[in-house]
Order: sequence, then structure tokens, then C-alpha cells
Amino acid sequence: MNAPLRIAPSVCPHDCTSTCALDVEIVDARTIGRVRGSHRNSYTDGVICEKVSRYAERAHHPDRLLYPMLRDGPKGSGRWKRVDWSTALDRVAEAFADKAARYGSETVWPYFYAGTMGLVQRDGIQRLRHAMKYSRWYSTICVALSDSGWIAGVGSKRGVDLREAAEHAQVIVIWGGNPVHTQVNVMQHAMAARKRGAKLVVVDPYRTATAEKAHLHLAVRPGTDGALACAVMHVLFAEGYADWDYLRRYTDCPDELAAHVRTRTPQWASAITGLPTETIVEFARLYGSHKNSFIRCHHGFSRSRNGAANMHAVTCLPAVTGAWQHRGGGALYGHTGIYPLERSLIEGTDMLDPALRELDQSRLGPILMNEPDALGGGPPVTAMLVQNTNPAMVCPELHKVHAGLAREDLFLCVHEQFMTETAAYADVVLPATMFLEHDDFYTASGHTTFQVARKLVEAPGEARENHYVVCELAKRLGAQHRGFNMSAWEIMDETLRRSGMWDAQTNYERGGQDFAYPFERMHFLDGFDTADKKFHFRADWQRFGGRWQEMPVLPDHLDVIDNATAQKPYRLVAAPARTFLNSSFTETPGSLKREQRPTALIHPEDCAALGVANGERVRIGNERGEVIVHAKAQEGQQRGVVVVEGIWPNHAFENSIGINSLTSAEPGWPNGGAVFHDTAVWMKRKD
Ligand SMILES: Nc1nc2c(c(=O)[nH]1)N[C@H]1C(S)=C(S)[C@@H](COP(=O)(O)OP(=O)(O)OC[C@H]3O[C@@H](n4cnc5c(=O)[nH]c(N)nc54)[C@H](O)[C@@H]3O)O[C@H]1N2
Ligand SMILES: Nc1nc2c(c(=O)[nH]1)N[C@H]1C(S)=C(S)[C@@H](COP(=O)(O)OP(=O)(O)OC[C@H]3O[C@@H](n4cnc5c(=O)[nH]c(N)nc54)[C@H](O)[C@@H]3O)O[C@H]1N2
Ligand code: SF4
Ligand SMILES: [Mo]
Repeated sequence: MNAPLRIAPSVCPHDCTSTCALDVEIVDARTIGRVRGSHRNSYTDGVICEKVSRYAERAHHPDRLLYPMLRDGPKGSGRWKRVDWSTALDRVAEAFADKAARYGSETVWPYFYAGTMGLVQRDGIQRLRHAMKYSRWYSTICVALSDSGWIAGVGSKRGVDLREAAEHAQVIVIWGGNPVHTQVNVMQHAMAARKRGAKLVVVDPYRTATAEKAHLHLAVRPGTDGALACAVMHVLFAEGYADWDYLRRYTDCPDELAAHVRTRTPQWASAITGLPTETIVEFARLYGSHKNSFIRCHHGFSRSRNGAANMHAVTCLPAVTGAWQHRGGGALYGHTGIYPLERSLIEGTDMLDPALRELDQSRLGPILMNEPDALGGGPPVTAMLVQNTNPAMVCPELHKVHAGLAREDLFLCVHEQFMTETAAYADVVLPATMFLEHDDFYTASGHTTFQVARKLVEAPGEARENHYVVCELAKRLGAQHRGFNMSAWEIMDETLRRSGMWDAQTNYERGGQDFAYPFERMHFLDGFDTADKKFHFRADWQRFGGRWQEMPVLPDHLDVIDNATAQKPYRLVAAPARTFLNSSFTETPGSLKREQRPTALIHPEDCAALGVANGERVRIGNERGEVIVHAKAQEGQQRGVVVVEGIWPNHAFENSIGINSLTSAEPGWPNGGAVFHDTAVWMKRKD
């Protein structure tokens, strides 16, 4: 008889706000079985997404990278030579030193993102950057627009707990997100609310799996949420739903706002959003007639040039009705501002030199093509270490990204779990561990618990953790910092003690430390996190820099989006797929089977006008590129909107270039942020 399986606790490391508490079946020292959601965390509460429940497919995938390799042919040729770790690391250190000697230290640009959300493994690369005076990092691919929009009104990144809303809210609005795909626990809690009688509203340009479950779905035109929010406020003020006691006490300029939205009528917003006037009014009345309406603000609707302004406009709604003060009412975008973590040991912020050039993550294409404005007047980027991200799939303006990664004078080291399309361009490929193979700790955005996870199984082959690579390169390059001489666990433990939090072992044993504040503070009854403690209808865009002067001070429709034209009559939404997670899981059989192939969701009347039948191919293009995908007619979106779900590998497309060949690297307002759902395109039947 087989020995009974051991169940060990862990934490999902993926780039998803749920940060689920996991129970992992340990089969033997190298093998896992099923992964389940744990009940020890009341947010996860036993529920996780399907892709992580079958994690064994990914952890034990036959294509896992096992050994360090050097390129053994032209760039991208796929010819590799296996070497030992020290040979590979020597090669990387030599190349970095050579390039820095030739062009200055800013020519080296460590490039990373959130393939793991573990703070030590994810952010340790920053310590190397700061110690070596490499080009600084401006992170814009995900949260730059949504963060600035939220902080402009609320003052910091925190909000009301969704678990409370699930119990008490009478209206839950899922704004600009598709949690059935992207964060299953939001849906789990929203459906619990629905079951006890709460109304569910979804604001999304297409009939997502989430919108299917809603009492009311507002299928806005992409990039027009600011107009919708203003018209809702117009109705709230006009029909007596505004809470003037709350407004006077807790907000900065209610009279000005009321006067301002008087001209932002539902008719005005209807012309911009494409929604019927009656639907806007119906939504406003539903929202306003319940004191404890709750808005879950997602990232999706911020991925437009005007995304920060739209996020800010939406956060104004609970300030007008006073919903913030009621149990179950208010709004949430993320809780990451509540953790008191002191990060300098991890990130080496004590060594940061602000005089160094900062480069924009989302503008990798223009940067590698040596466009002067993207380079900020500094030297070309000629050396990179990439960890936890796959820009050859996920970055906008992919044609430039690929041409740049193929540059002969660029030295590229990619530390990865798989031979991704980015790693394929590398000079040196290093094999990386997965989360069950190393120690790390995690903040959560969707809930309030800080969790520690331990290594549970041995890594396959010679895969090593990010922390090892960073420390070994530091040694070879002469970088000095205490963090380079400690283990990941030691860094975690010391960071926690310095931060006044439970030490690592205590946190691990107790299943996480909850940082939720008492009710009064969660609901901002002691004031918002702005200088004057008020919610700001007048957004202080200046604090973010960039093009802040071009933005409206009060909530409005900021018309800087890539509007449809006669030549490009469609607006493309490049939305997340259910069983991929960004570029991850595009290698697992279960996910590939479910997602099938890149598909364009098109309004049936647009299909008819284009002469395209279901399953036929369409070409979608603009000045940046062209992709070929299969068409699917779908109701529930406006004409002129086309949706392609999933960041498929480039090789899944007929002409070997993916959806981000169409998206733009233009920074959103005020100061950067990728605009993945803000793209005008033409569409034609493929003969
Ligand atoms: N399965 C899966 N899960 C994921 C991911 C994934 O790729 N797949 N990605 C992970 C990452 S990195 C992140 S940041 C989170 C993001 O997760 P969320 O913050 O929940 O946001 P999304 O679900 O990405 O939002 C996508 C939705 O926004 C809608 N949308 C696009 N433009 C607009 C607009 O202008 N207005 C409105 N109202 N809606 C708009 C799209 O139609 C789409 O349905 O999810 C994470 N989880
Ligand atoms: N069209 C379109 N494009 C998008 C988006 C969209 O909605 N539409 N969303 C954007 C958003 S929000 C984001 S956040 C980006 C994310 O895009 P990516 O940063 O590419 O996201 P992931 O797929 O989460 O992680 C990338 C890689 O990290 C690797 N990895 C995981 N853990 C580790 C580790 O411990 N060590 C090392 N060395 N590697 C590891 C994985 O193998 C994976 O290949 O995509 C953006 N691109
Ligand atoms: S829902 Fe998100 S955090 Fe939870 S298991 Fe899935 S990817 Fe991980
Ligand atoms: Mo993201």
C-alpha cells in the first residue's frame, strides 16, 4: 500500500490579487499531486482557480529548463550548449562588466516583473541594480495607471474588505474586470452576496463570464468609464442620493463637483459610452438607493490612455453617496498599502542613486530600438538580466521588442522556468525554481493577510532560485550589501523583525498575519490618506508628474484615447484568458486544451458586415502590425468592439506575431502605464 500523502501549506506566487493560501499534496521529495485552496485563509476559503489546482502539470512539465546553457549559434537559432553554473555566471558577469566599461553602468538594465510575487525572489534584482548603478526601473506594465487613479482621490492603496461586502452590501459593482477569469475569489464572494439577495452589476465592454452572472451589465465602449461615472454622479446629485453631511465632512469640494457634473448628463454620457440613457439612469438609481453599495475596481478599465482619470472618477461615487461609511459599502482596488514592510534589505533602496536614468518597462520596444526619447538621453541598453517576465509576449509594440531582442550588440541573460519566447533570444539561459522549490513571503492585494511559504520539494535538474543568481552575480561584480550574504529565509526573517511583524517561523506556523484595520479605519471614518484627510474630487495629478497639466482636475471624460476612425473603425480589447495567467500556463496541456486558439469575439452584425462566418479567419491590424485569428460572433458587446482573449505565444498565430504587435507603447496619462485595451484597428475577412 502507498504511504498516505502529506499535505503541506503554501501560497500561490502568481501575479493575481487573490494570493491564495494553498494545501499541496506532497507525493515524495520531488513530486507534488493536487493543489487545493486552504480554509485557513477566509478569503481563499477553499477555492482556487482551475489552472493552479492542476499545478503538477506545470511543476513537472517535460519542458522545464534544467541546466544553464550558452547560445551556440546565431541569436534565436535554438542551438544551445550546456555548461555548469559557474561558467554561465562568469559569462554574464564578464559581459556586464565589459558593457559597463564601454558605455557606462546605465547601459545595463535588469528587467523583471511579477512572474513570482514573492518579495525576496521577485525584488532582489533591485539590490543588484542599485549596488551596481545600473539603469533604474520604472514599473508601468500593470498598476501604474490604476494606482495613480485610486491614490488621486483616496490618498493610498487600501480599501474596504470584499469579505465584509459579501456579507453586507446590497449592491456589488464589478467595474472593469473579469474575475471569473482573473481572480476567482472575487467571484466567489460576489456570488455569495448575490445568493443572499444583493444585486450584481458588471461594467465591461463585452459579455464576459462574469457579466453573464450580473443583474445588470453595462457594455461600455472601452475607455469611456469616466463619462459613465460622471453621469451617474449627475443623477445622484439631481435625484437626492447625495449625502451632503458626509460630503461636507469628508470631501474636498462637493459644491464644485455638483456644479461640474450638472452638465455631465446621461445623454452626454450616452453619446460617449454608447450606453442607452435609461441604462445609465437605472444603474445610478440602483447604486444610489442603497447606502451600502460596494464597487470592486479592477485593473482592466485602467489600461487606456485615460485610465487613471477613469479610475479616479469611479472612486468618487461612494464619496457622493457616503457609501464609504456604511458596513459593506465603499470600494476596493487593492490592499497593498496596509502592510508595514520595510523593504531595504530586499531591494537595497539604501543604495539607490536618484541621479541615475530611469527606464520605462512598457517601452522596452522603443528603448531597444534606441529611440532617443525612450532612452532618456542616456546610453543604449546593451546588457540585460531578465527574471520573472516574458516581454517577447507581454510587452506592447512587439515588432520593436523582437527586433530589439535580436540585436547582435545586446547581451541578454534570461533566468526562466521554461524556454520562453524571450529566453529563445538569450545569450545565456539559466534554469529557475518554482515557488514550491524555494522560500519566500507574500503581501496580498485582494485580502489583508501577509503569508510566509517554505520550500516543499527539491527543484528538478540544476534549477536555482532568483536569490542565488542575484547573489552570485553580485559576488562576481563586486557589489556590496548585507543582503547578498544572507539566505532568502534570513532576509525574510530579518525584514519581518525590522518591520515589527511576526517572524518568519511564527507567520508560517500560524498560516499568515492579518493586517486589517478596525472598521473605522477600513472605512476612512478617521479620514482619508490625503494631507487634509479628505477624499479628493480635485485630483492632485501633479504629484505623479508627467503630463499632469493636460488632465482634468475634476472627474471627466479625458479624450486622449485611440478613438476609432474611418480607416480603423474597431476598438480592440486584448483581455485576459481564463486558464492562462499572462504568459504563464500557455505551456500546460490543460490550459491549451481549454483556450483552443486565438479568437476574435465580434458583434454578430459586424460579422455580417464583414462577411465573416463563425470560425472563419479575420485579419486585424493597424500601423504597428497585423494578426490573423479565428472569428466568433458574440452578442453583448457594442458594434465596433473586438475582443481577443489571452496573451498567446507568438507561434500560436499564423504569421508568428502575437496580439501585442497591435498594442501601443505610448504611456498613459499622467505619467506612464501600459494601454493594452486602447487600440484602434481595422478588420478584414482573411481570404
Ligand atoms: N486567468 C487569468 N488570471 C489573471 C491574469 C490572466 O492573464 N489570466 N492576469 C493577472 C494579472 S497580471 C492581473 S493585473 C490581474 C488583472 O485582473 P483584474 O484587475 O481583475 O482586471 P482584468 O480582469 O484583467 O480586467 C479585464 C477586463 O477589463 C475589461 N475592460 C477592458 N477595457 C475596459 C474599459 O475601458 N472599461 C471597462 N469597464 N472594462 C474594460 C475587459 O473587457 C476585461 O473583461 O489578473 C491576474 N489574473
Ligand atoms: N495583450 C495584453 N498584454 C498584457 C496584458 C493584457 O491584459 N493584455 N496584461 C499585462 C499585465 S497586467 C502584466 S502584469 C504583464 C505580465 O506579463 P509577464 O510578466 O510575462 O507575466 P507572467 O506570465 O506572470 O510571468 C512571466 C514569467 O515569469 C516566470 N517565472 C515565474 N516565477 C519565476 C521565478 O521564481 N524565477 C524566474 N526566474 N522566473 C519565474 C514564468 O515562467 C513566466 O515565463 O502582461 C501584460 N501584457
Ligand atoms: S486565483 Fe490567483 S492566487 Fe488563487 S490560485 Fe489562482 S492564480 Fe493563484
Ligand atoms: Mo498585471
